[in-house]
Amino acid sequence: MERRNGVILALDVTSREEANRVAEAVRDHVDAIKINWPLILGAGPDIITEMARLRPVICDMKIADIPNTNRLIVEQTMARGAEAVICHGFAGADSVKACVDAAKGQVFVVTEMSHPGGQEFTAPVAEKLALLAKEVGARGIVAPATRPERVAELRGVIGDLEIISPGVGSQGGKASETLRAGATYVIVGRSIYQAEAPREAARVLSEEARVAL
Ligand code: BMP
Repeated sequence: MERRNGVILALDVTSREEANRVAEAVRDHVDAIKINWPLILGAGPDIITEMARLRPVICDMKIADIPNTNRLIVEQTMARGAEAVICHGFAGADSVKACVDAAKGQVFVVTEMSHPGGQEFTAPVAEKLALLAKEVGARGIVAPATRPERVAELRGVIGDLEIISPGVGSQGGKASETLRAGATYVIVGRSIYQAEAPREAARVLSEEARVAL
């Protein structure tokens, strides 16, 4: 995937029709589509293949199981056309490594989560999780746009790995600040797919992102 807009669409709608409506409308202004459980469960796993025809797909299953199960999940996901997957790091290095091997490196590891509860358990170990991502050869990490100072600190840990950053818009984060703090892409869901005019919302965000990059 090529960084032209700096924005990844979090497509958390729950039907195939709605997913196609939003994705078709905004595809020119986003670099990738992130798919999470709501859409996979609502539309079925073939939605991965369908969306991958429009933009590169990152599958956000937040995988966190034993290595063998992780491998099976990642194989099924990649076979449907995903470009990358997102896993949790707290299951340990062997579990993350299993994802990295099965996805040929195309893995983002969650570090500090963007919601208030992310400060309870994930924040204190975020640096460790980021280091783990680097050590096992992941493509990058997920870090919170709601706390750009943390994005900057985690950037210091991972060097030139990619940072994809959720929490812009509905959760209070700002795209330009997050990118200036060191994120590679911002991830945006509700502020785009719930907007009256999703295409225009995505265009404005990508404009803001491109200025900041
Ligand atoms: P929204 O822009 O509507 O808040 O969506 C954010 C997306 O990023 C959701 O798909 C959510 O699951 C995901 N996400 C997050 O918000 N915070 C994290 O720490 C990690 C995530 O994957």
